[in-house]
Amino acid sequence: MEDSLLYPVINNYRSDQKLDGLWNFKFDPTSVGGQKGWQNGFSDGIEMPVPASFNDFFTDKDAREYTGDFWYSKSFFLPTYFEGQDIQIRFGAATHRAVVFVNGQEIRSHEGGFLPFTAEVSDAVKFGKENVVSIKINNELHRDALPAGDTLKLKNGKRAVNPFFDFYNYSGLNRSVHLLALPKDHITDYSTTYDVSDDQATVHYNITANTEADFKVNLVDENGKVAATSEGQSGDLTVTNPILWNVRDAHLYTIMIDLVKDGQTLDEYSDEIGLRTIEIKGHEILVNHKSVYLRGFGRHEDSIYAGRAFDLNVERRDMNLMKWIGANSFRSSHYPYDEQVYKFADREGILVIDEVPAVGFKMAAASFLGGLDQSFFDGEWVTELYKKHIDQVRDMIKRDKNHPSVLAWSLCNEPDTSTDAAVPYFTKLFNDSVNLDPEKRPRTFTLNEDDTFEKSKCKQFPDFFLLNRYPGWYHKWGYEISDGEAGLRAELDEWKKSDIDKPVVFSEYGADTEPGLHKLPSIMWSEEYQIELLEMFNRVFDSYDFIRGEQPWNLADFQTVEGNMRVNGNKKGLFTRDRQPKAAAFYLRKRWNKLPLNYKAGQ
Ligand code: CKX
Repeated sequence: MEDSLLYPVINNYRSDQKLDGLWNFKFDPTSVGGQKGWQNGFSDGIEMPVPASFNDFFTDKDAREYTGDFWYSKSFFLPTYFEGQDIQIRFGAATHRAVVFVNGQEIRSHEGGFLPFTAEVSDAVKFGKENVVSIKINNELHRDALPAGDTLKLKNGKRAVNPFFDFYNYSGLNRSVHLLALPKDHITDYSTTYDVSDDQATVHYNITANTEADFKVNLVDENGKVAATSEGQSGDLTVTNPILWNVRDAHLYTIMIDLVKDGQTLDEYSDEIGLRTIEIKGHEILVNHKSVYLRGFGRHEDSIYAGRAFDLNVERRDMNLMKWIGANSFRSSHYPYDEQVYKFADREGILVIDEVPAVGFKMAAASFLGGLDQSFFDGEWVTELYKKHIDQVRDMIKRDKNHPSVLAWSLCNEPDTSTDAAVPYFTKLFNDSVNLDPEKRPRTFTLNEDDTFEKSKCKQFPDFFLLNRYPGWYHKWGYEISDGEAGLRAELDEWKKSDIDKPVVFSEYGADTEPGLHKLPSIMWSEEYQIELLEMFNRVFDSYDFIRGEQPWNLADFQTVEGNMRVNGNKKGLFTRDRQPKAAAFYLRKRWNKLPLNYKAGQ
């Protein structure tokens, strides 16, 4: 049966109990856990916090860098009053592939480390007794999987990953695990689309359930007043004098759905939604028919100790930093984040470009020095990779489609689009994903320096462009930055001359910066140089009408693989890894707080 990816709620019909906390944990380098019966649970492991990445808790390098199979197990008590209900265990994320067992019975497997999945365990659990859930996870990287990379065998017999991307391969149960009890007849999904004007808004809704039933739907405003009602599996909710969801001025309504059979309510699901529309018209990004200029960041889910785990404390701080600096958007680079991030963004009025973990789709990324010449999309891995890619696009859209904050879908980061082999791949990807979002939000991908206006063969696909450009850092750096600016302008002049009538957003640019390093005149890595580089980009952005957004790389410094280009991580953050501002953050704050929301509107 298809996964329901609805976020867990608690009400009279549904129960949600988190299984977070300490789990038993064991590495399984020779994949013998199954033969040894670890699917039945084990008690000789180490205690491992969930949600968390396992890596940074360890003090020895073999454990931190561990690549292969590893297991978590935990026992939980299931009260008898849940008997007769559908029991599910929902994993927020398991990096990167997993097999779930309950009381020794294999329940299901799942591929993809950044999206949730549920294990239907009603037939495997014992009510009124202790139960054991075990999960075997594997964190290897492969070319036919997302994100892309290789798994190497070292001469000492140990495995290591070679990611085709720079963020650290943090692994484990990075998000919460939920034990759910749902009514047998239940709602499995819902979706909404919108029409809005100043004095009226209509929500067109559609509900899916695991049974034929009647449905009652209420839309409740922020004061708890019913603003509209409807009946039926699909229908319209019309609100007069609505309070629209707007950028940095968010207002939410609660949609309450009742599943009814023979006049009796059997299930209820409620969620917060925002009344707003999103469109791209010519160079404009429009929210509620009004032009919006994006400013914000590429980000990572990354913090000390727990690695890539979702941490409410870090997220609260990040949201406050984004508000302080005047941001109105971010890209969930390079994978869909925990659902609570989108809930925050919904409430704060921050737009999200939601990205699938399709990163590293470029052979040049496989090896920095002496990159392989082959086109990524010529490889024999592409057929298998595509299946996983479209599956994860489908699940990302299914999971996140009801968030008002989601502005667009990014289907890939920096793929190699400069060869003919990329064209059929992206033709299929864009065709197969066209109807996945009922709202038909814009779809795009980022293009990096190898995929210039002149070189990319895939400019026909995105609804708007995301450009990652690094003059001043990866080329034409230091004193040569003026040539970097000239080169950037030369490329943008080509975009300008073309008949492409779509917005361009700069989704990455930046300079690694060591906090506290000051130098007059500037040198690379100093706080002064980071400001000079941002000033250069901003001069360029202000010269071209069709540039409709700026998202420097990155909100905060983050952990990467080791390498001769990195000193303990990627330091392009405007904030340090412990979320304190570098000097450039104050510079950017001044600029962003001056720019009107509709900067360049009508141009
Ligand atoms: N873009 C030349 C993808 C990000 C990296 C960023 C960087 C690259 C640059 C591509 O995930 O962190 O190297 O800073």
